[in-house]
Amino acid sequence: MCKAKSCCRIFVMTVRISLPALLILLSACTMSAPTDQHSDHSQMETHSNDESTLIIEDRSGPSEVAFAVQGPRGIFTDFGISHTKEMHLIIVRDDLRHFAHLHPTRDREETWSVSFTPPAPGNYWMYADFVEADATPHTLRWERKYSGDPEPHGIVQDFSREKTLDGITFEAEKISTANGQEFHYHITDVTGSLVTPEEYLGASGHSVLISPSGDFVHTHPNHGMDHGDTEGIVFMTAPLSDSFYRSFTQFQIDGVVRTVDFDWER
Ligand SMILES: [Cu+2]
Repeated sequence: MCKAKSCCRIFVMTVRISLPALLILLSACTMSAPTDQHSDHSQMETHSNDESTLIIEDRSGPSEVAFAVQGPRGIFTDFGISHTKEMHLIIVRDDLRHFAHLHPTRDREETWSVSFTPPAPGNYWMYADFVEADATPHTLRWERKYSGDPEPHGIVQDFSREKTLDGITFEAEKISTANGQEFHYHITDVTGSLVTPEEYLGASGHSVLISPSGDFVHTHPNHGMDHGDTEGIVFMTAPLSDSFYRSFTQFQIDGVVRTVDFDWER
């Protein structure tokens, strides 16, 4: 069991690589995990997919998420631009009920920060999603616990294939191919006319798939703004490793970013 409080506090890793190890640690640590939402400047080793070692140093306060990226030779600063931003921060509660996609800004101390108050208490996964200047991608995950009663909790699967937000209807379907999965979206307005999303962060849509174990896949439409054909807007992924995912897909329509979620079995 975990004796050191900091053991459970920060998990930083490249998600696809060492998830089993993380889960073992997590299950060992959950019961004695601290429930305060303030983190020390603690840090933990991570294992990266490209031989480099980057870790998150959590500098968060009560109403913001703040962090620095530490490299082997000190604070890492060599960020590149990915989808118009140097840093994307995806936050999801570990039962996949709450999702946010934020863009922290960096100060002179190289602290990335963005205000964030969780919509409900619970355990949240934070994914810092960025590229190096040479385009090497990283997804570093850590967790934050927000104390209080998490109220309804747990994953409730919903396999409906049509959802309506503010009069806009999103239909989604998955097609398995030899190379992986395709997710096709059709968007229509109240009159039934096709809606073409505006460009948002350099793409016509952004889709993040997250599994109950925290596996993370970020994908974008494969053919730009093309929405007029029968295929709809298509997001492709390599074969998914877990048996269940919830996708959180974002489109900008009429100047407003809409997030629609769908559940999928592999
Ligand atoms: Cu994206």
